[in-house]
Amino acid sequence: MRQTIILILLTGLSALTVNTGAPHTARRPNALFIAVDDLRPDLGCYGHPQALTPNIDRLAARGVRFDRAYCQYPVCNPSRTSLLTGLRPDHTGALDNHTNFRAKLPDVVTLPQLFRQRGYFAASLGKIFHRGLTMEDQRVEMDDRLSWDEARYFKATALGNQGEGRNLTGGRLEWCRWLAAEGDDEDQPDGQIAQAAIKLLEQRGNQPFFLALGFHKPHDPFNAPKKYFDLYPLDKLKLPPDTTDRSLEPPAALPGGAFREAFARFTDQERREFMRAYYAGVSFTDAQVGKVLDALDRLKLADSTIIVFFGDHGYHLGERGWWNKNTLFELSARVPLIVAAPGMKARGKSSARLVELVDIYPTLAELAGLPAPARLDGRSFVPLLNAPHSAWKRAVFTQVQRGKTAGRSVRTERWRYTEWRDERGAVVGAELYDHRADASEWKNLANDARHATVRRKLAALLPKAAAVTGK
Ligand SMILES: [Ca+2]
Repeated sequence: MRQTIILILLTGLSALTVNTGAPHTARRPNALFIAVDDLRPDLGCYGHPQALTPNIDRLAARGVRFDRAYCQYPVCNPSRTSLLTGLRPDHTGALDNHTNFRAKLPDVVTLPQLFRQRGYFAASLGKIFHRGLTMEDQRVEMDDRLSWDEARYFKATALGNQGEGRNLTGGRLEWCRWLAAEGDDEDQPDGQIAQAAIKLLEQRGNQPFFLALGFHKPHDPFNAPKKYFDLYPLDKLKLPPDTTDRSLEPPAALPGGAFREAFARFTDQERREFMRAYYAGVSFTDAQVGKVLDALDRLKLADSTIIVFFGDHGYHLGERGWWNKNTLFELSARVPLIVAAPGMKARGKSSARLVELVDIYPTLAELAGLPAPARLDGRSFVPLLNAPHSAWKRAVFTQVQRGKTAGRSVRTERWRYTEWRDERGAVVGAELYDHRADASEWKNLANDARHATVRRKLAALLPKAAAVTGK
């Protein structure tokens, strides 16, 4: 009888974690934090017709899939720094891949650090904070020792660096290469991450854990075991529609230089190879996620573990002639985001409300019942895990810096408005897209007189966003 009562009490407390934050006396949920590098929402669960992602799809069936989730900066380090500190890029000062946020914010408490301070075992496997251009890059300047009890990085084996492949630009762009590698998953860093994660879960002690897995694929260079390339026959891949007429696009909208020149030389064969290599990376990472989910189930941890899964920013696969990130178009700003948490009500549902990666910090803190720092720029979206259609944010924000030109973009449920300003603050370009009629952002309406009022209203949101972020 006594046992029965205790069980009911625990169940009650577990349900409370979603609504009010868990009391510290309750069993605290673990957190599994899965970051995927450069992953756009080309996943089966997002309705993509070609990507094969059965494991991420089954994660979506356990959680809420966010259909309008946006990064704050579509480049690795600024995006990750923002979401891991809970601050927008203007606050972190990290607007490139070389700035460590501790220079400006030595005392900021990062998300894993918060868990660590509250008695969690915090581990990072792979790329969570930004770390050089490849997984083999051993520079440590971006690492953050305060955040982790354990941080590990992985390298491909000699076998994993062999196989069939080539550079798609004749060597002009060093990163733009693929390799259908020999060996198996564990010959690649991402396979080793899954292996290490499972070992860590099996050997965990009584401490609750914050386990962060930073999968590197589908980031370039596009190396993955050959079997994942074989999932995507070249002749079956659909190329993006021709985008040669971009006359309404401001010059700053795409980064220029060597990248564009090299992409302009791509043949259809090379475009298909690029797509195959990207999707091979997506399916490779999907398989690693599956192994970790299986281990959670086997170890009976699934019901006591919060899972957050996301891409650090989006990616263009040839749309607008661009094969990369670092734009303020929907393709680069929008990310996949799936959250599954103990006690949540909306399992297997999707939410079309606007959320941002900067919201992950307060969301995870609330789910674990941890007191969030006073200064966070995001808002916990825990209510959407129970009622995914509730009224929510009116607008979300993404920014980039191109030399002295600053781009800021605001997204509402219907519109995207982007402004480019020079160092004197003068507007040097503007873009307005109506997502109700033009989800691919083909037609820039910024200078269309019929939409002047909409433009003015959206432009007014940008200074407000800047004020929130300290400028
Ligand atoms: Ca990235």
